[in-house]
Amino acid sequence: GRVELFDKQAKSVPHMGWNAAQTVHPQENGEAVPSVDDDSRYYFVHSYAVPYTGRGAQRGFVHSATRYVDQVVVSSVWSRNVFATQFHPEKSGAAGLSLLQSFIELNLIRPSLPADPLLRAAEDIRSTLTVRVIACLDVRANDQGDLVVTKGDQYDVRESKDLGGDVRNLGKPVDLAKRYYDEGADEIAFLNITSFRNLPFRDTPMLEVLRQASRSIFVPLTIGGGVRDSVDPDGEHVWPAVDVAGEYFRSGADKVSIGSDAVYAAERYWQRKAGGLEPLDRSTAIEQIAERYGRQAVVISVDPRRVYVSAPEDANGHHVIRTAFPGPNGEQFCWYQCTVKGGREGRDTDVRQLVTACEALGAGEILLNCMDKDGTNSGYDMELISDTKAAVSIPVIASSGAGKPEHFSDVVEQTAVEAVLAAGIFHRREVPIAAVKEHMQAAGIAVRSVDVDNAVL
Ligand code: 1PR
Repeated sequence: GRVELFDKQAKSVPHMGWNAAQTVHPQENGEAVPSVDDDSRYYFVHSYAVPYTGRGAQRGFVHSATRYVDQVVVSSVWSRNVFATQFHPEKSGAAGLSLLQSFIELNLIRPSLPADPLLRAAEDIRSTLTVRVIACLDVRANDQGDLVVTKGDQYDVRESKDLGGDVRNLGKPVDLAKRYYDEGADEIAFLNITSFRNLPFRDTPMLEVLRQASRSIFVPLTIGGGVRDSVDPDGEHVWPAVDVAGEYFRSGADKVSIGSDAVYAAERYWQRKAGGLEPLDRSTAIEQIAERYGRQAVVISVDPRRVYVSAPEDANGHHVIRTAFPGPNGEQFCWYQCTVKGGREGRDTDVRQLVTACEALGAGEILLNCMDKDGTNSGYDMELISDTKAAVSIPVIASSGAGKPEHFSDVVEQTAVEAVLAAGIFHRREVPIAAVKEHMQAAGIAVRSVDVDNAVL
């Protein structure tokens, strides 16, 4: 076969998310076949694939095929005692686990096929990619030193002074993550929100959270916080970001998200470009991690806030949008300023500059937060999200502001994001993940059905 890069004209690349794998030999049914079920969804994350033709040599080994918008690709192969998948059964919830179980328990030697089998035509492979629903857990140590899930209002995670001013405690990271897995989250993100203070390498409780979570949670895990080059407190050891990421991957993460360091990398990228230098020189964490682990493993977490201006010329050359929600002095325009260190410091970089540079540097996905919307329950910032989605061809996750199921369907319909994320409403049990998915489905948006078996397996 021939492996090809996906064409990104009509869709985002990588192909990232839950899609079906449709078996292509209609006559091959019964007990001793790998348990690939046409109605289940499996987790895919890849930029390259073998195009499915259903003809020629493919007839001897293709087991299932998958459509990604305008392209149909081989999603599993089976020949004699070799079975291999393009998707990740180990990250595909109950459906993936039953596939692995069938592989272990059944005697899966593929019998000889008829000389000229008729395979399902590529046109008959349906479009089945779902929109991912992601639960996000902001994690930090509270004042007693325990690692807790917390949640900010516009990034302020402390209770008001009259309530004691403590860090809000919404539960234990692994317990909460497991609950979300059981309830049908398609992905889970942990953000280590104070790691800019500590060396994440030394942050063994956070690594332990990942280790424990990945033992019982079989959907992709993203971890963010502190992915940057770091120096040991003794000042002697420099830990390259790619090693910090490696430690996270070895502890069970599938992707790392980069916040502050991505802003510095983007600034460097544009400075080099302006100076006539080659902007890609393998010096940034994004480039190094993407090169070693693949671009799908690098998520950029963006923490922007609105800066209102009366006229586009007042924005110091930044990418400006006309907003339907004017500023405090009636300003009709705004730009989105990137921040670092958990929103504590604003930079002279806008979101458009950040995401386009990061895509060029090798990032595989954008997690788009919004400080103005975080924790407000007032819905996503549609203007920010559609503007950003239009600027990149990698997947975008909408984040910040979800307050009710309609917010999720609205953002998908209006911006075509690949994934939706929420934190507060899930932590406070205001809206269950199942209710979000039911609502999206009723609105005609494809979602992975909530797998109640997850809890049992
Ligand atoms: O800069 O690479 O060390 O990464 C730090 C990471 O920690 C960044 O990804 C940054 O977004 C995150 N972070 C830092 N401080 C905070 C904070 O809240 N004080 N959390 C923080 C960001 C935003 C989202 C939240 C959504 C949805 N929190 O994670 O989950 O806004 O919330 P909602 O549904 O309740 O509205 P680095």
